[in-house]
Amino acid sequence: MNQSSSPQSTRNQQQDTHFNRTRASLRQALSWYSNLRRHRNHPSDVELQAALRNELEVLKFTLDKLDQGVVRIAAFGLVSRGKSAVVNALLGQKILETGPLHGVTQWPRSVRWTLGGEGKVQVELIDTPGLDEIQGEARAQMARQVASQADLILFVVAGDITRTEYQALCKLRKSQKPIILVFNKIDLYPEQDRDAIYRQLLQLGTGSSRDRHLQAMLSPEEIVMVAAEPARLQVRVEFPDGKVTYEWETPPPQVDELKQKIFTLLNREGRSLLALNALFQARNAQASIAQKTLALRQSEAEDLIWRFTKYKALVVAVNPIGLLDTVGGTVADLLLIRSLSRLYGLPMTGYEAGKLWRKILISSGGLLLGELGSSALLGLGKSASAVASTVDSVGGLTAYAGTAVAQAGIAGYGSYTVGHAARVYLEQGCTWGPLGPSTVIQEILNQMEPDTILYRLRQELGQQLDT
Ligand SMILES: Nc1nc2c(ncn2[C@@H]2O[C@H](COP(=O)(O)OP(=O)(O)O)[C@@H](O)[C@H]2O)c(=O)[nH]1
Ligand SMILES: [Mg+2]
Repeated sequence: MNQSSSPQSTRNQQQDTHFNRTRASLRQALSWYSNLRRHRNHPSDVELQAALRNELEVLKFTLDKLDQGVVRIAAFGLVSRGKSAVVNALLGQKILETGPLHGVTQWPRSVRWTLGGEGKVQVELIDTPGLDEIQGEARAQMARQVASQADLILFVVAGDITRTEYQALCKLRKSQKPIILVFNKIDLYPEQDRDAIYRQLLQLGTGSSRDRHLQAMLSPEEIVMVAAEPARLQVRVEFPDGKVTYEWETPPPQVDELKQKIFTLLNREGRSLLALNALFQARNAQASIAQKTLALRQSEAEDLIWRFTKYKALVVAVNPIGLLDTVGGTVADLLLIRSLSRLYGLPMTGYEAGKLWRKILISSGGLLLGELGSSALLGLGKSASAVASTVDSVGGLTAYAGTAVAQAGIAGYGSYTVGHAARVYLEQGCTWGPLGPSTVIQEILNQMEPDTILYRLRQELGQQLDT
């Protein structure tokens, strides 16, 4: 009883929920996209299958990684900031080579790190070459690759933050990566300088007017000062007989605070971190699936939309009763959306459906406006002129033909808009809906408490949803 109400066990339950929802989301995606490919009307689409192989692999790989439950922590930063030294200090052994020369670390390397405690979280520490060590596209590629696979980034700096470092930090923030800023080599600074540096780091980001919320880029939770491989000190040794010598001594690394922070963080939100990163990967893969599918089905979709457009225009032009236009038109739009969704083999979730409904209402609103507009203009409107035309008045007939053509135009245009809107929503909205990665991402972030590192990502997400 006692145990189940402790904060940690509540958190454990929450983390389990996040973990399980994420697995369900990935499973759903895998079954959708590996089965829906085999569509009845397009039984052997070898081209599409081949195009999506990569994304399906990513989804499978991500699910596997999630099941293994290993948290990946990557050290990131410019050359010689002490990334390798920080990893060594955390491991408590000099496993990785460090050194003052440029480019000691050539390739990303990962080392297993087993953290003790009840949780027994498995961690993989990843050391990377400096962001400025490899040139051009290769560097960007490496950075993207490592960052996308890491669940947590240790961004190592030493001394003033350079422009490149600032930009890299901003980028990681934008891509919603959980970050700890590790300020290394504090042994080189006297106490009061350290305080000044710390305060400066807290101010980071608040100065630029581009930031809408003028919110600091980092919270105190996200900054740690360490000395991973302190410089040797010359110490004065006084012997009892009065003899004095000077000896070089290597002070022990100071990384306990960082270790503690990582430890707390992993216990508090390690599984949520894993879940979230898996969801980001899944979201990208699914967005890419949608994009590729739409591109490959483009011409078929255009044909379909155009057929519906003509069909609807015809129905509206022929049908003499105003209200039926609207109803018939709406039904036609819905049929169009269903046909499109079938053609693409993409799931049509409630989220897109809701947004599309609004489009359709506006489209049929256009019809109503057409109805009202022509009534005012011709005094009668189509329904009235239909009645008049049964009396065989030549004038009435002309009026009917005129409004009918105008309304058919509006109706047809509406269908066209709806068709294209449907494509956009199928493309962008496929990650929403129940158990869609975007939905689960939002669920998880909404539940995070203020003392967690994931809480910080909420704001970023909120901003992205606004735009
Ligand atoms: N004074 C001092 N030097 C450090 C510290 N950590 C690393 N260094 C030195 O900085 C240099 C670069 O370290 P390294 O780990 O190879 O940097 P990396 O390129 O970021 O991996 C090495 O000569 C280290 O001895 C530290 O905490 N204090
Ligand atoms: Mg290195």
